[in-house]
Amino acid sequence: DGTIGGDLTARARAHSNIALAKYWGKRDATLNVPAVGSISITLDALHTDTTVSFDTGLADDELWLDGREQPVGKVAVVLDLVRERAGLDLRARVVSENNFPTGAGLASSASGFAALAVAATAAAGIEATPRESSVLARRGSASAARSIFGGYAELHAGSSPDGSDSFAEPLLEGEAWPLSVVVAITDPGPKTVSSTAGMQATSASSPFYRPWVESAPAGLDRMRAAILAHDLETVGELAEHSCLALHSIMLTTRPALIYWNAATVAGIHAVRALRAGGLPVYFTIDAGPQLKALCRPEDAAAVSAALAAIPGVAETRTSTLGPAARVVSK
Ligand code: 2P0
Repeated sequence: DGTIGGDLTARARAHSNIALAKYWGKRDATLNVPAVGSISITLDALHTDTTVSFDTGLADDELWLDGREQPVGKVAVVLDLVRERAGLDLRARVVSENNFPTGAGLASSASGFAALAVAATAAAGIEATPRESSVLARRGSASAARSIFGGYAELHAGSSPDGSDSFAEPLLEGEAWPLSVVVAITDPGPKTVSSTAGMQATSASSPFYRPWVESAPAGLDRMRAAILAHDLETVGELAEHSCLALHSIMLTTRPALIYWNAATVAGIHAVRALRAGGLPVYFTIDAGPQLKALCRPEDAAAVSAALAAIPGVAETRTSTLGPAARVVSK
């Protein structure tokens, strides 16, 4: 197929993740270093499959997402870093498929850039530790640094000027404490304001952005401890608070970032009603209108039924915790 030096193609799969302690805002926009750390769970049911082929026949990098050609954007940043490390001067074709709606607050950039980092590294024939892959994925999208790992993962904000200490690492294996997430899809369309643009606006204009950054380390300490203690009530309470603090700085951005719709708000109340009835379930919401409910696997069917009954909820998807990003063929 026109490649030299062997077959420079590899395919990788990475799963989406949902932050329980949220990230929003950057310490360094160029290196894409987050201003705060974050803690997430990787989701088995939502994944991206990405094939990278470095090819002598290409004049430019190409990105194909769910069958359609797209602007290469930050994909080129990741490819350039891989080319630099591998001493490679070939353009690449990137073919990526999501098994869920893209760009709708379901963290397609997390699974997408994690799959890209792993596939591009393998295609170029170089070795990378999971930590190096996490730093590489972060250059595409900060949340992608977390999708390099399965189960529970923490992304460090770090403090070094070059961003080398801003990587994710595993906190706990998913098998050690299985949880489920029920995603209520209230609008499968793409969001109108990207996360990158949204957080730039928030850091520039929300009066609560500084307090958000300053309170993050204490929240991370508490979340980490609660996860290691397998304490769902505390994890859930902290996750809801982190979500609502995130949306507080979004709502007080100028112009305001209002990602919720009526069904999102109905979902919040439904989760609280289930909890008042004795079911341990907790909500979280990202930069989009979908609601994610965290619960024990044995309660997922009841949570899914309650959320699916809300007018405006188009579909629910239930997921257990997923594995790390990996090469699936080379
Ligand atoms: C998170 N989100 O921690 C937060 C909560 C959405 C809300 O990380 O600019 O796609 O590419 O680094 O990682 C979404 O932001 O943004 C995100 P960039 P990213 O999951």
